[in-house]
Order: sequence, then C-alpha cells, then structure tokens
Amino acid sequence: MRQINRLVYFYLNDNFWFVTLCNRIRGHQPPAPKKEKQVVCIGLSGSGKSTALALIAGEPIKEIQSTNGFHVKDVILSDCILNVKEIGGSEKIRKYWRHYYGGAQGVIFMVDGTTNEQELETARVAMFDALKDPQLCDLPILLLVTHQDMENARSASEVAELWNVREFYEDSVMEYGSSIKNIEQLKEAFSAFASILLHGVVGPTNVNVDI
Ligand SMILES: Nc1nc2c(ncn2[C@@H]2O[C@H](COP(=O)(O)OP(=O)(O)O)[C@@H](O)[C@H]2O)c(=O)[nH]1
Ligand SMILES: [Mg+2]
Repeated sequence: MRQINRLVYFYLNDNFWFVTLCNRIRGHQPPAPKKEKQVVCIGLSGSGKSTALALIAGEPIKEIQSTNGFHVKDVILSDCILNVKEIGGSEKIRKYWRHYYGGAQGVIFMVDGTTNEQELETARVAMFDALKDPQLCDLPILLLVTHQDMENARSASEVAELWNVREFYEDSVMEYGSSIKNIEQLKEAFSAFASILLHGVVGPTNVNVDI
C-alpha cells in the first residue's frame, strides 16, 4: 500500500512539473499582460473625440451623447492598451481640463477639419494653452484632424502647418487625418502613437490593431 501511495505521489508531482516544462518549451505559457499607457484626449466640443474613440474601440457610434466631465475608454492595440481619458470640450469645461491631466503619458488633440477660421483659432489656442501645462508639456502629442470624409476639410498637414506645430513641438507631435468612414486611417494613427509611447519611435510592431 505504501508503495502504491509513493507511486501515485511521484506520478502526480513529477507529471505536473514535466507537463509544465513541456508547455513552457512549446511556448504554452500564459501571455504576458499588455502594457498600459494613460492618454488624455482633448479638443473643442464636436471635434469628434467620442466618435473616434468609439470607432477605434469597435463600438457603435449612433447613440453618442455629448461628453459632460470626462470618460475613459480602453483602446486595445496589438501590444498595448491605451487608457484614453476624453475630457469634454465646452468652454465651461476647458477651464478645468488641467485637473484631469494627472498621470498622463500622452496627449491626443482633436480638431474638426471643416471648422471655420474662428473656431480653428479657438482650437489652436486651446491646444497651445493645454500643452503649456507642466503635466503635458513633455509628452508625445497626436494631433488628429477629423471629418476627412467631408469635401471642404483641411488635411492634417494643412492644420499642422497653419498652427506651426513643428516649430513649437518638434518631433513630439505627429499629425493624422481621421474620418468616420475610414477606420484604417484611425488605426494607423493610434498604432503609430502607441508605438511612440511604447518605444519612442514609429515601428512595425503594433501596426495591427485587434478590433
Ligand atoms: N462626417 C463626419 N462626422 C463626424 C466625424 N467625427 C465626428 N463626427 C460627427 O461630429 C459630431 C460630434 O462628434 P462627437 O464625437 O460627439 O464630438 P466630441 O464632442 O468631440 O466628443 C457627431 O455628430 C459625429 O457624428 C467625421 O470624421 N466625419
Ligand atoms: Mg465627446
């Protein structure tokens, strides 16, 4: 009887370690958790923040309400998760934006490419003011120019040039166009930005977004 007990004991223990070892060798260990990055997403009301974030998160965009205060969305990419905090963009809320910047590792600023000159200037001032804040001033910036499906929309490079962003933010800023009609464009922008946040360069590692 003792002999049998000993055999069972050795079978269970040895087998456990053997199976674990085999799984490790065959690469069956549990995947490492994805890195997470904290991002703030700002821009005037109606610039398309909630819509773009819903699209990239694979959610329906039909019933989006205007954002009061803030809300957070997880954007899951191939090798990281962006915890994106969208802050409402009305004039009333803009005064309080800085209270929501804590812990940010990157900034997304959205502007509607079809907006008139006056609104565009309001957006520029809002972005430049926000980026003066010590919590944001050294972070990578994604300038996303939305509504690219509209004929009269300014392109991302037009806005970047008009705002002289390269002179102020040098290599910290990347500009992309986006539209509700082109999810690929949005994926490309988020992938490139995530790559900068993770590796400091736009690399090939996370071009595939799992949505
Ligand atoms: N045609 C078009 N409409 C857009 C685009 N992005 C957002 N919108 C619309 O713009 C309006 C405001 O969008 P919303 O995401 O609520 O803006 P937010 O206030 O910045 O969050 C909504 O009616 C959206 O459907 C876009 O790329 N193209
Ligand atoms: Mg919103």
